[in-house]
Amino acid sequence: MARTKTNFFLRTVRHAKNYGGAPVCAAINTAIIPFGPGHIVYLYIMLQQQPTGITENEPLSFDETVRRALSFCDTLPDDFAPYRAQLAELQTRLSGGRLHFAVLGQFNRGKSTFINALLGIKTLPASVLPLTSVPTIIEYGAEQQCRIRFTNGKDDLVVREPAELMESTLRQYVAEENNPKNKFHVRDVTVTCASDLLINGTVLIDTPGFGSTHLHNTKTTIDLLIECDAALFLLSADPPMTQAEMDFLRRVRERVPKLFFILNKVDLLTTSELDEVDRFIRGILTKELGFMSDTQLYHTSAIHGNRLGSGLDTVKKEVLDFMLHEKYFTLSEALQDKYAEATTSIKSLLEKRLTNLLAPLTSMKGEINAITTAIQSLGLELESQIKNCAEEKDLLNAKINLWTSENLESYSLSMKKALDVLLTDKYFPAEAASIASSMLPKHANDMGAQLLSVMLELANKSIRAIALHHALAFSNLQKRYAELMTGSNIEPHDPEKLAGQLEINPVAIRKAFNTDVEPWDTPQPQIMDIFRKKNIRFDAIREFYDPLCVTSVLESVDKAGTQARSAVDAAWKNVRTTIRAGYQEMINYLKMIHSTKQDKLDRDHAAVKEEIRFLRDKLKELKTLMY
Ligand SMILES: Nc1nc2c(ncn2[C@@H]2O[C@H](COP(=O)(O)OP(=O)(O)OP(=O)(O)O)[C@@H](O)[C@H]2O)c(=O)[nH]1
Ligand SMILES: [Mg+2]
Repeated sequence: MARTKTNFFLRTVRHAKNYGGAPVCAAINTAIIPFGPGHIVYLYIMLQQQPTGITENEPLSFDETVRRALSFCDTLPDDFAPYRAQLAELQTRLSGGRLHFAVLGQFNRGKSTFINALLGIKTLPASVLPLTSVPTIIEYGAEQQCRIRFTNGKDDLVVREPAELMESTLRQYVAEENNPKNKFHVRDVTVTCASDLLINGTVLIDTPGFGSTHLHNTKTTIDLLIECDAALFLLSADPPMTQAEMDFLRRVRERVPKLFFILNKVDLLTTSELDEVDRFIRGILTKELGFMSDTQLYHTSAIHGNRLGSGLDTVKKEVLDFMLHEKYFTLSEALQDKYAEATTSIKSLLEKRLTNLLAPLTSMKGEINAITTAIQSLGLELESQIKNCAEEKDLLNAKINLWTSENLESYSLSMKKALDVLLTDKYFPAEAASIASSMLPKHANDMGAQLLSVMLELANKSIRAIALHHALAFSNLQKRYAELMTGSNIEPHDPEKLAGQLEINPVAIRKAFNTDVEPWDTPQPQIMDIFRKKNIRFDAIREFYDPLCVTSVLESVDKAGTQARSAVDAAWKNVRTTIRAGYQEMINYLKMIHSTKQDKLDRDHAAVKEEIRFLRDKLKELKTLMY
């Protein structure tokens, strides 16, 4: 527990003030010893200045804090009731000075015999076999009696006298041999007696011994440690210290603020053996377990009752001394630890409830944020895809321009060649002119068609590759956002199929160059006359047809270029439209989901808003009550 020693000291002193009288002065005296003279002066001033209580600016006293914590618990729901009960028990113990003084030890060390001897009673059963299996509480009562309470609804069993009957009744219910694994459903056993050790609320607890073959007894005692404020730890010489005892002591040290060590059954040892055992045990306590070097180890022989020489008198004196000087200090420290545990548990439960309420909202918020981000990145991705398309289109058009200009010259040559061949073959100009008029335009047309066909193939290949790339990117996006689009009926795209839909349709476009080409007009009669003059006719004919050839090739190539570009344009438009439509479909769907989820989040948040505020307020309030 992270508390400053000074705060703790002050709280304890204040708490002690509530009890008044000699024990308080003794408690104060004992408490100030570790703090030196400066603290004595401070304490004196403090007590002088505030004889009746604490001002608002002072830190709260422990009992006031517990009282406030109880009122705080009253404002909490029913499932906090167990913690309220813990705090109420704490308050009862605090106001009644009910110190839980346990007698701990390995089985058969003589715990029950020791308590009998310490209190001068014969009530608690003892045996050479592992015996006590149910913790027995011994508290102050003018008359001796024992009360057994059950968990199965059975009436309490109360025995008042004689002592033998009490012992045999207890033996029946708290002894492992008669009540194995608590088959009689004993809740607890309380014994009362009028010992001065028990005045002022102190209770002794006879605990089941640990380390026997009855493992459940060990567990019972470990569970009980949380309830213990101080303890008498019994050891004996047979053997002097076991591994189980060392392990158990480590736990005890963590939980129990005040410990007395008793070496019992010293009657079984010679003086020199006792010295040896004493040294051995002290060595382990200090060197192995880290207890202070001045730790007392009292020697007792409980079997001899409280007769002179049994050592019980010294222990009793020490215990009484402790009650007088340190009890409230120890009780306060122990209860503050328990208070801290209870309030920490309340805090955890409040936090858990808050987390349970917030978790679905947080996760829904996360989903909504993811959708917002997805919508934004889809928009950006779409823009970049479209930009990419435009660049790809420009690139392809540039290629078409290149292809057309590259072919222009060879096509012109091809036309010239065709004309040459024609003129070589034909003798009659009229025939040559007629054939040239019909054949040359067809030749130009064929070449244009051929060029277009080649260009479309190349463009198509390129578009298809790029369309496939886009379609793949798109289908990956769909996969990435599939989780966000749960329940959507958007079909996941097959990239191959999509790319197939986006290609140019060459067959349709190729029809632009039809096979029935209009022939050129045959030359005018005057021109035909020129042709007829044999010596000049070839030159004349060539001169006449050359420009037509050039124009027709230009036209044809131009037409092929135009057709190819418009086919590319159409294809890109298709690609763009398809991409945009796909993205838009996803974006729209995500927007719809976004608004549905946002509505739900708003509704859900409104439904738990009050509870969240309540829990947050309670956590804040609790913070002021925590040590
Ligand atoms: N010689 C000797 N025997 C003792 C002494 N104290 C107790 N015994 C005996 O040791 C045995 C065990 O005593 P218990 O009082 O039952 O021991 P316990 O620690 O309560 O045992 P569990 O309840 O089983 O854990 C009994 O036979 C006692 O008579 C002692 O001082 N000297
Ligand atoms: Mg016992």
